[in-house]
Amino acid sequence: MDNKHVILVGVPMDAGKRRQGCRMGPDAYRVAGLDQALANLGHQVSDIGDIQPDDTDVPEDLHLFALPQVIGWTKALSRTAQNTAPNGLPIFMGGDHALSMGTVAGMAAHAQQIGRPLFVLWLDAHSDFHTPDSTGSGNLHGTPVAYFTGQTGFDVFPHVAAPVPTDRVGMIGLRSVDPAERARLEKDHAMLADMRSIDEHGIKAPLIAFLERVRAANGILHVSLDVDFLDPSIAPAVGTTVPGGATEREAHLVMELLHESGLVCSLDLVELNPFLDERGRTAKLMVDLAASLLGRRIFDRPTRSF
Ligand code: Z70
Ligand code: MN
Ligand code: MN
Ligand code: MN
Repeated sequence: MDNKHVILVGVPMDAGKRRQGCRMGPDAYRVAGLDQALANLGHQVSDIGDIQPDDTDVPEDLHLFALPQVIGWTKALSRTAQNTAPNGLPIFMGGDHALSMGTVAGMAAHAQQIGRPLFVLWLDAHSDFHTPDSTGSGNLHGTPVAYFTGQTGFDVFPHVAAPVPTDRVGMIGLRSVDPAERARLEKDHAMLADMRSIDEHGIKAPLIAFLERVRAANGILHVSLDVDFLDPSIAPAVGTTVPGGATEREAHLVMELLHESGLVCSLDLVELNPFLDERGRTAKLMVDLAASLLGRRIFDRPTRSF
């Protein structure tokens, strides 16, 4: 079995949207036993603790919630991704999905350093493909994919040195996409597997097709897992619940196929709001999914009682 150095990075970030609580995510993952679950698989696990945003002098923006803070986090996270990736597999324990602006920008810079293309798998009900101009809510957790693919409108943000071409992004689980995002997605050819197509064709086919493209390009793969990828009946601890999400079995299958691919270089766990959880069940499910991604086999899944 291939043992990895897994580097846990706490990102107590709540700046990506108005509803607060995701800042408690990193400690919820620690209490739910993420480090031990991965160590039990034979991996070396380091927890570098919680990081903090850089200071910035960017002014507040009337339309965008907590813009200066998001920019400060993006700088800190991009640097942290670039510093950790050469030493292991970073897991970014969020925190809301705006954290992926920094993690993906940093992983893309790392990929450029080692001369391999970065691909991104976005497991989410939402495409998060707004720009600061097109977002209606002003919540920047709805914009990371537009940022790291190099769309225009992010002039006040840190320059993205190595934008990820949109055709290297795969999205699985989509079921809530705003019109401006849809127009951009139809023009830019991300690989899209919405819940309708998953119902019709299953979740394995689009994932395998995407992984084949990563392998053919000698790429490495960053995975960004939003809690709302999952159905809210099994993962209630999220501010934006969208019915009709992935089942526990679909989600584990995705993680197991990702493990078998050997292509994953980094992982975001985002949008967990422990304030909304029920006896820790969402945090524990996310830990179990991370364990499947890192090689836990089906017979070793824990029996749960709440
Ligand atoms: C909507 C917006 C969003 C996550 C909600 C929702 C975006 N498209 N993303 N929850 N993770 O406000 O832009
Ligand atoms: Mn999201
Ligand atoms: Mn989402
Ligand atoms: Mn039994």
